[in-house]
Amino acid sequence: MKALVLIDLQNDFCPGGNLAIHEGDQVIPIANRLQQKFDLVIATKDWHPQDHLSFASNHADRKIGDVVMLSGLEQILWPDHCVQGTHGAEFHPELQTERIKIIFYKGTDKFIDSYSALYDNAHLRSTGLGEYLQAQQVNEIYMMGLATDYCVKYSALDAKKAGFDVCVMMDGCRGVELQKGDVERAIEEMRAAGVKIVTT
Ligand code: VGL
Ligand code: ZN
Repeated sequence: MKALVLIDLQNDFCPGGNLAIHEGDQVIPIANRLQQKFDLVIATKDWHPQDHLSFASNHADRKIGDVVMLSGLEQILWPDHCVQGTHGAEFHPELQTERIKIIFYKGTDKFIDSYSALYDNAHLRSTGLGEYLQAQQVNEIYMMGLATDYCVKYSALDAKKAGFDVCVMMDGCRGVELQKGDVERAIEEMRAAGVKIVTT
């Protein structure tokens, strides 16, 4: 069984959003077209409380892009984004949502970030996505979304490690590219781990 997993297609990651990714909105038509080809469509949402400690605004004397220690892990500080219940956390308005069977939420614990759709960054707590896919007899995961060099990358690596066949559809992804080359390095890292890098 195949599943389509749509990663974080939320307003804040699209142009005009608080953590806008270049051309982030351009993947929305691709997501809409792809959904017709899958019997099981799943989506994730980055879903932070306002006091989340990945936000620079919640640290004194820190700015966006600084790195701090959070629950024993290096944490990049981001602008406030995808705050629970806000417009920025909603799906992009053009995303078709009728066929999305279930949404998995991540980044809800203020003390730890969660780039992966399966686990928090310390691998302490599951979001339930891996278990859900197993229960649905899914063996092949087709993934796309935002951002290539963060949530897509860590989700693909975790899914592969959990034993799934994972294809990432690159034309359906866009990256933050904090450093030039981050997207290319993310692709290489996924490929080296056995993730299939494809286009739709
Ligand atoms: C993401 C940075 C912070 C992502 C989420 O969805 O890739 N990136 N939170
Ligand atoms: Zn986030």
